[in-house]
Amino acid sequence: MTGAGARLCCVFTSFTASGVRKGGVFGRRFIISQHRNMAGGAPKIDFNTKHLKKDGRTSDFFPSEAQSHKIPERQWQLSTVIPPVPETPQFDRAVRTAGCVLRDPLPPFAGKLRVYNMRYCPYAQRTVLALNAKRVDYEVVNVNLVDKPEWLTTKSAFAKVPALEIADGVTIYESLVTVNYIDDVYPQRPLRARDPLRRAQDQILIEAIGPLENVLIKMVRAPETIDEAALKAYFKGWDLLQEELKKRGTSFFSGNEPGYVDYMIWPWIERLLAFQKKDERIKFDTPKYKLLGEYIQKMAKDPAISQYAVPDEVLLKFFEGFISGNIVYEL
Ligand SMILES: N[C@@H](CCC(=O)N[C@@H](CS)C(=O)NCC(=O)O)C(=O)O
Repeated sequence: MTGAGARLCCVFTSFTASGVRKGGVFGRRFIISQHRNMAGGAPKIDFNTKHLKKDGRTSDFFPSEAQSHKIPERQWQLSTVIPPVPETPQFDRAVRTAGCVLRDPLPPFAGKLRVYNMRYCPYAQRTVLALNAKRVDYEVVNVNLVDKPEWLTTKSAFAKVPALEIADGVTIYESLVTVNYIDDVYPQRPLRARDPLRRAQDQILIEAIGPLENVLIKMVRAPETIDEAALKAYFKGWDLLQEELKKRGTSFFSGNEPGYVDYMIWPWIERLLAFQKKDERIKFDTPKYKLLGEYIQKMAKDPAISQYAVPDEVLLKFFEGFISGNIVYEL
């Protein structure tokens, strides 16, 4: 559906074990994707919010209705059922990525954990990957960040994505904050290391992608500003990652399966891989980075990642919009 038709209806998109499915029509152009990381069965409300009011207070950042929000006892239960990993599809053009705009109403909260997202946002991808890795049931509301919906500031005081709505009107934001929360609340497949030293080292590795991120930003804003210093820092960042991977001697930074560092840095790796096709200067696909190359191949096959992957050409097309000043969300 395109044009006027698209503005008048809402497409629910479900991810199921068998593939992406388009669902019902729902008033205006809400874009909700229901990510059902469970194969079959009724969706479970399995988020634990009891700690929010541990000492009778909630953060001032929370909208006022959240202060009086009553969380039913049953919602406090943690899901101990870990559903099988769905063989979900890759990026599918049927998934609506346009997102809510200025006057679009807020889709009513239906009791399911919700991610306010932008389909090509690397930060929001962190939240999605953590949820996918833990196979938590959630839905996505895509947002147009050029023409932001009026209600966005009630979900994130910074008016950014990701924001994670854990109960009606109770929202947290900042990608790492959301992932830490998810990791604390859903005990299955812990993402962060338990050892404080390893945890600290992991945080340093996440910081190490700063120069990579810097080059990516320049790439989408003004590639001509990528100078020698930026490239030097960029390759130093890759060196650091590879050296650490070698030192750890494991398939992934977190061990035998991807964990916190892996998922938190992946969104930038994914984008830089796409940009390497356009710009020779940032290529790290050389014998020197053999270990990293193998790591990247293994990461791309991880179900949490592959079910949310965007093809390189779509990513590049989206970022072209930054350079031309005409950002298009629905590609
Ligand atoms: N530090 C934030 C950064 C989030 C962020 O910058 N998100 C971008 C989209 S990729 C955004 O919402 N931009 C809207 C704006 O800056 O107005 C995080 O880690 O979540």
